[in-house]
Amino acid sequence: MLKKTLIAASAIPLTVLSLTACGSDSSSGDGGGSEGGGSITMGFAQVGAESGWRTANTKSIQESAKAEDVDLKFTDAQGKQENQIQAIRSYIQQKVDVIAFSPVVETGFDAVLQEAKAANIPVILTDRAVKVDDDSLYETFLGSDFVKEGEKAGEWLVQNAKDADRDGDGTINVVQLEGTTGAAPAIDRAEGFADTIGADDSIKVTASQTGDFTRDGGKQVMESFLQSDDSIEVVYAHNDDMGLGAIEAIEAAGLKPGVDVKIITVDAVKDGMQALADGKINFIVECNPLLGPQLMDLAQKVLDGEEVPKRVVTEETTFDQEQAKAALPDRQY
Ligand code: GZL
Ligand code: ZN
Repeated sequence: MLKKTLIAASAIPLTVLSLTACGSDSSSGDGGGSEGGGSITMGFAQVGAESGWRTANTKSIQESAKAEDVDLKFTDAQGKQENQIQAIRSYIQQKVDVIAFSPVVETGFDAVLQEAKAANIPVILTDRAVKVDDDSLYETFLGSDFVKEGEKAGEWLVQNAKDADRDGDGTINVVQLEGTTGAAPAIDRAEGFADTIGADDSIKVTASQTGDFTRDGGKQVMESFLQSDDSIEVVYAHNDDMGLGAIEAIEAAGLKPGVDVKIITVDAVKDGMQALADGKINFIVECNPLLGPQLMDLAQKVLDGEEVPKRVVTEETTFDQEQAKAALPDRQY
């Protein structure tokens, strides 16, 4: 159970006296903590419900809050930044103990984070990063290294370029399905991939467009790519859901996904791993959505006035088709 902490306004500005509310008999400080015992209240502003990854991420946060008896106020922004900003403002008005969110896009959150700071409410970033001038506006960022994820995808392609060159013309024709425009995972996965395939000038990204991390978006963009180019050899999709949409378009065009067109995706959610095991996807870079337990632990530490690292990178791996078959039975998401 996560407990409220009385962070007394200490006379010594450099140290913070933090007492756990449970069993403490100190008078209420006028610092950032809250009165009395009981669990903490967390306001969480989620991106939306755009993908299997997001569903698993939401489940992890809600289940962890329950397990730690955190009073969780949860909103789904349907992918709109203005909704996320509105949700954060409402948490400030409700005087929650801590705010956490996954910024739908990297920029445009400075003002609302300034308001949270002025209200003495700590903010924890999960999953996606923000670009702010003043990084004291958030306590810590818990999430994957998306550039590394893009690099892992590129490394697989460099290692398998020959096999991907279906028409044997010595050039690997790649199309890219980008995530949500402006989102950290979309920007960074593209950067990491481009940096790595740059080592092999036979690999060319001939088209790149956002499918907004959704299955339908991936399908529609892949249909348009296939209409204008019949020599596509590789699809690099920034998440499984867009890769699964691309599979539908590739099959509708009479081609075999995973064979005629190699597919590389990111996430490793169950549906993606099943397609990988079935040979319709060739390689998946894992992006771990199960951030709930670490988020609750970080929130407790922040409210206890403990030092927390500015950046907490999640552990994750990669899967080929054989590894997917072995991993599927135990997959949590
Ligand atoms: C990555 C996360 C991305 C996933 C997508 O951490 O922000 O958003 O890769 C999800 O599936 O929609
Ligand atoms: Zn070729």
